[in-house]
Amino acid sequence: MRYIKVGLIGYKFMGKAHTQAYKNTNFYFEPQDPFQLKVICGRNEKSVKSAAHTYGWESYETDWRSVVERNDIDLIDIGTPSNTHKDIAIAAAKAGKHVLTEKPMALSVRDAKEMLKAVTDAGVQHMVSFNYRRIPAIALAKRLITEGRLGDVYHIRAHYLQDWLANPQSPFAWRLDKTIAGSGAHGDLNAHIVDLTRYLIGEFDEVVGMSETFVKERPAENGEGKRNVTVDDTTLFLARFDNGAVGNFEATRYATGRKNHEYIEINGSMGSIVFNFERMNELQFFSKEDEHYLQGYRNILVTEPEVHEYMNAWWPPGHLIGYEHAFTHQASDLARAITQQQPVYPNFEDGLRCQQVLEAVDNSILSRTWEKVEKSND
Ligand code: SOE
Repeated sequence: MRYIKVGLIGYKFMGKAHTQAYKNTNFYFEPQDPFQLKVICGRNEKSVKSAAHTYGWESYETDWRSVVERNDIDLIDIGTPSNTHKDIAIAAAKAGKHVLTEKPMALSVRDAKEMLKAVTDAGVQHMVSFNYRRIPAIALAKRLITEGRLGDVYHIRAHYLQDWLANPQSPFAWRLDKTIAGSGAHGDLNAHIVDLTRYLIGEFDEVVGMSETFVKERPAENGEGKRNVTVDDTTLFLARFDNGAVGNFEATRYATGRKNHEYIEINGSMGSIVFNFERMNELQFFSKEDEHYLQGYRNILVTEPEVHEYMNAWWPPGHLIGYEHAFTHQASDLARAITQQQPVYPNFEDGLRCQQVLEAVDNSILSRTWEKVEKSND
């Protein structure tokens, strides 16, 4: 397998998460690691130089344009805030590079459409980092649904709860600035459960939502004065799906005591499943096909290679994995797609569909009524 030479834009949390993924794919691709960590990019030279050294990147740049222009790069990985995704992705595609971007894909549906057009026109690989799709328990959920074990789906109940803003004195951060982040809990957290729901049961038809910003100003990062919070602290919405199911969704950063509580429950005519990220190696499954007197939720420890082939690398089955593995699996799937010239999902079309759901919710908050979810690519 030939090396895929990576240029990573961004070196903070997602930069680190993606770096460790590229460094660990050799676990699944013995004897040759598919990735070469060529260049990492950030605006602060001192910090990005130190990140390059600490994480093992060959070189660093301080302007993403220089990375995109380099002819020794195959893949541009965008791990920066949402307001930068569009320009970097389009320039990367035009330069013939494959593109992986963090979520949410864009600030708007219009931007997401431009990005999809650019990668499609260029014929490069494109992927959005909805990393939770790569968890084995989610693979099992998908398989049970595809096999018809849930029957007709009636309900989706999903929430993504964190509490890192519950203290009103926590300082301002870029995630609270709409011009940079696009939105708050909605784009950051609802984006994940919208993607998982689309993956598991299909397309959204219409939505109605509400949002709140509980703390409207916070101490500035530099300790001088206050800064206005311009994003939602929480966004909740109801949804109808093309297949007739109904759902409720909630994202918040104020659920005191909930750290990274990403939860999805699906109820069908034949059975139900429950996934809770805080127990990410497990899937709960209830089946009406069990003997009546034995019926009850069973807790499945999902570590079998039969469900997720990368679990083959951990022997014997039963070794548990963590948050970081979702990124390693994602990078491994991307490497396969690039080297075997096969499509990879979730791609920019999935990113656009997610954006269309998020934007329909935003529209419904403004109109205070149900809004249809648009599904066109142009
Ligand atoms: C912060 O809310 C964050 O890092 C998100 O941006 C990630 O997408 C999520 O997986 C964990 O929390």
